[in-house]
Amino acid sequence: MKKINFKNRCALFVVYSLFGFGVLQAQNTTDLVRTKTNLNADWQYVANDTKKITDIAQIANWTQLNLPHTWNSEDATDAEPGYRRSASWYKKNLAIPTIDKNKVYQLYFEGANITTKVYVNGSEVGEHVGGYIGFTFDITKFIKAGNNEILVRVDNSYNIEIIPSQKSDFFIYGGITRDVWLLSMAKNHIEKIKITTPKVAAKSAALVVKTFVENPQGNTYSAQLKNPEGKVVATQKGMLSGSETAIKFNDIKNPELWDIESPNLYTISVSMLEKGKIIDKIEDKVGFRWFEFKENGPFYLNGKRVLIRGTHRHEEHAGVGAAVSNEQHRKDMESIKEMGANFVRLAHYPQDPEIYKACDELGLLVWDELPWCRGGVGNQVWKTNAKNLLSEMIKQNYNHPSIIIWSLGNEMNWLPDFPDGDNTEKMTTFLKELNSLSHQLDPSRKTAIRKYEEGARIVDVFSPSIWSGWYSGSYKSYKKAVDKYKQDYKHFIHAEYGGDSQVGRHSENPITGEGQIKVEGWEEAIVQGKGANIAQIGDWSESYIVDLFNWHLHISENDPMFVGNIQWAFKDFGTPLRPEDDIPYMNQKGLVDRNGNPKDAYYVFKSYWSEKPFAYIESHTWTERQGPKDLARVLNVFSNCPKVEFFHNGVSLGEKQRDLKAYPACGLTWNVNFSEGKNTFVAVGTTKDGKKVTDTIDVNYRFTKNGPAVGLVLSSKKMKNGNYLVTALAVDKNNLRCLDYEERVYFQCLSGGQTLKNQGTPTGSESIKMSNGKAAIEVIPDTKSDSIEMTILNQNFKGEYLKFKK
Ligand code: GCB
Repeated sequence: MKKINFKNRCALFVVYSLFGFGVLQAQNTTDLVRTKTNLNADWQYVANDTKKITDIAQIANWTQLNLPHTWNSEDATDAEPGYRRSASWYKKNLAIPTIDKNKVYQLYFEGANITTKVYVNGSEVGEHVGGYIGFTFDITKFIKAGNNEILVRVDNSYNIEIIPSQKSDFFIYGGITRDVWLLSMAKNHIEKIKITTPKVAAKSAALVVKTFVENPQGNTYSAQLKNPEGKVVATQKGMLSGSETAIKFNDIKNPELWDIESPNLYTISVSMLEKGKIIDKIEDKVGFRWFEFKENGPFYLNGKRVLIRGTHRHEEHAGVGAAVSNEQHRKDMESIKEMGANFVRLAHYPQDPEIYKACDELGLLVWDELPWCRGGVGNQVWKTNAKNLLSEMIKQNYNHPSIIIWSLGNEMNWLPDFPDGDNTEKMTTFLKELNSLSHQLDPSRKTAIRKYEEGARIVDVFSPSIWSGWYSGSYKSYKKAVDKYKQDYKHFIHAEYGGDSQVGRHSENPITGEGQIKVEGWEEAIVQGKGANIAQIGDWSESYIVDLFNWHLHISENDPMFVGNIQWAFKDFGTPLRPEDDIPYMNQKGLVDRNGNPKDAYYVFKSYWSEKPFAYIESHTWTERQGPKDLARVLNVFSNCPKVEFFHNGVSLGEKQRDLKAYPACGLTWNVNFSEGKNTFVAVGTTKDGKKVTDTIDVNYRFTKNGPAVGLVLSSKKMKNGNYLVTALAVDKNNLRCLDYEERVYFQCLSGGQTLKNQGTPTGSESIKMSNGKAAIEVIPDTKSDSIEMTILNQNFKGEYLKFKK
């Protein structure tokens, strides 16, 4: 094994030293031979870009905080253009009561964006270039018993030599955005274990555990494999040879396979012994599974056809940016699984270790992605950085059975950062290098890219760009696109489809699958598009997005030869490229808002994909509607029950059988003649075994169309969390809510509290476009005053004020 010079950049060291920690969780662990101590608590922070550690010694104005942390958690999404792209320093006192001379001590960062330099007791111990991936520094020779000062300089300055490109549609949050750990282990220890399953079949599987020890000195090993129930099913003992020992289990009988329904995980542990005494031990999980992308489709997992039902995940959440807690990481993945997805593309970069662990445990197949997102090919330094990141990603995440694809990039040639960076020859040459590197590091998985057509035949699996009904055409052209690409590409998968939607915005007549707006007579046509680019001309209603997704699923779920598709994106996320969106700086293509609350579209997916019985009437956020008297409206129920009965004001409108082949809502649609005033709807689903699930909504309906908006009206309501929800309605001269009013409004809290702003959520932004004449914001009361004063205005309305008692 290569000797590491820790003074130098640590990319190489990182990948070797991180293996084998996959099984350790975000909590302190200790056994006789290794310890892993979480260092997230009690850091000091200062936003100062000096490079000199001597300057830092003079600084007095440190702020106390815990990790994970980003300095862009709010400034990315605030009203001011831009976000802080600079360096900051973090400081921590690391108390080590006694130092064991027979041990090594390492600092393990799960990830920091985007260049990180670490100092211990005034000496530089290493630098890591690139975000989104872990790195480790050996600090043994820098520490002493007692207090040790750790200083970390993290820098997310604009730097075109490090992927991803600035032109990517997401923020590059600066900071130590993931957990930090102190590791200690014997001087002579196992560097990593690398798990491969060269043969897996229903009757028997083989497992090879490559064990890397720098200096085996005649040590022996003892390896133990436990089945998912914790029973030891195989053991191996032997001599550790050279730096790499292949520990083989050749015939594991009737392996309990890892798959999307039963993600069975075995546990492998490898102990290293000196004269019969254990001096080191590593544990990790093993999943036995095999997969295949058949030529021109479909996809097989463990010999069975599986339709890939995927979504995308960005590492992001309201209020915290990329500094997401482990609980939240886990919640995201659970929510994706609950929707019924079986696949997740980690867009557009490797993610927190908690994510891979969750995918292994929940049974979600993973497309892991190198952050080569947009920006073309760069100079030599850029190339070295990109290659380092690819090998770090593969080496660190290698043991996770959920991963099946290493993606080398996304729309990489677009918007080059370097002159001639999109040159096809340069692009394909570099892509080929990455592709071989990936295969060399891991021959067992597939490589992939999205959109860069010229590279389609270089990688194993390719996704072209198809945005039917959003960036082009109408959603009903989706099948044509799928059928064409199934022929064009040997291994075709479709990543990214969808569109933006603003929570609570609904349309009686959304643009149709043919790209047209239906004209009923008296309603205003919001847009008269020909369906060329709905992203620009559309109304961003939930109604349209429900139809669009419904159609996509109608196609994919009924195509036995299709590999499958991956919806864009699971959660709304922040981006510097969209300052003028309905919620500023938000890409609103999420199935859930930036807080994780489902939009209507979430239930469309759930109705096709999930097993757990439910019924959802479209829509719980569409409770005010209008239309001409006696004009029937179609109401959809999204449900996975084989039968659903629908009631209007206590009267049954009939029971319907769910039919996968029918569109929309698998035939669970009813024509309804609304009554004026309150209408109560109940959907009762009957499950396969006769159980009932129900859903209820109340809708206020009127036969009078609102006139033009003449003002805004504010009201307030106390929330369960103690905050107040201040709601604004646009009204006409008869005080009717203007359901067609979608202008931007601006909230402000004048006294008595603070608005919950910069969250990128429907109730957490001071600037927001109205949904059917409504917008709201949460207000956090202060403790001093007994009332709160709010205002709202926009260019049409010069200010509405509300003062209310707490
Ligand atoms: C894409 C990109 C993704 C964007 C998305 C969008 O094609 O790959 O990064 O965020 O479209 O929302 O436009």
